[in-house]
Amino acid sequence: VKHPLQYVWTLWYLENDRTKTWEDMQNEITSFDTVEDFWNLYNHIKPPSEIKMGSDYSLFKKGIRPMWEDAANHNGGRWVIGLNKILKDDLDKLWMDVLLCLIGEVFDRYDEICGAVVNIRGKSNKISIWTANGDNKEAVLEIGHKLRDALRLGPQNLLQYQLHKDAMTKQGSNVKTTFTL
Ligand code: M7G
Repeated sequence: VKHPLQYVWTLWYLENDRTKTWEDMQNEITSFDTVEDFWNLYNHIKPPSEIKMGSDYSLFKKGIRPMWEDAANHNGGRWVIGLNKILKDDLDKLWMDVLLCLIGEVFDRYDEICGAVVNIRGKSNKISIWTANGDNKEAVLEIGHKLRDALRLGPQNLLQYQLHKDAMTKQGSNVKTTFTL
């Protein structure tokens, strides 16, 4: 028998393409709801360090699109993990650990978790964990603290929480930070 997960998860892949809108660059790959199907998928796809510059992987609860516009994300935000000058193997390991946090039993507030994204952008690679309500301070901070512990983040990895509504309306490249851990 396979080992069931608490939620059904969907993997998305964004491939940069100037002829498409941002939303149309998102491709839904597949969904899974058991530990075995997670590993089967994980072992069949390239790690983030080997996908094209400008692309993203996203893992979200099934039914939530990996975009601000989805009703489940609209009032939410994301914990962005600072990754300056991360080595390829460390990036891949960190993304795997983030995926295991999502599907595993790490947080108290899985109801507030929407998904996670890795953006492949060369020197500004990013991993972020998206949550549903930016004004639920208690849940946001619980998730942030658990991430810091579970991912064994060091002082070089700043954790910053940004509201999607601030990212959507950003002027220039800096998004306002709501919480820092
Ligand atoms: P990014 O890919 O999140 O980060 O955002 P980057 O700046 O490190 O590349 C780049 C751009 O993609 C944004 O300025 C938006 O134009 C677009 N974009 C990103 N996200 C997460 C969304 C989204 O959820 N919805 C829409 N419509 N556009 C987005």
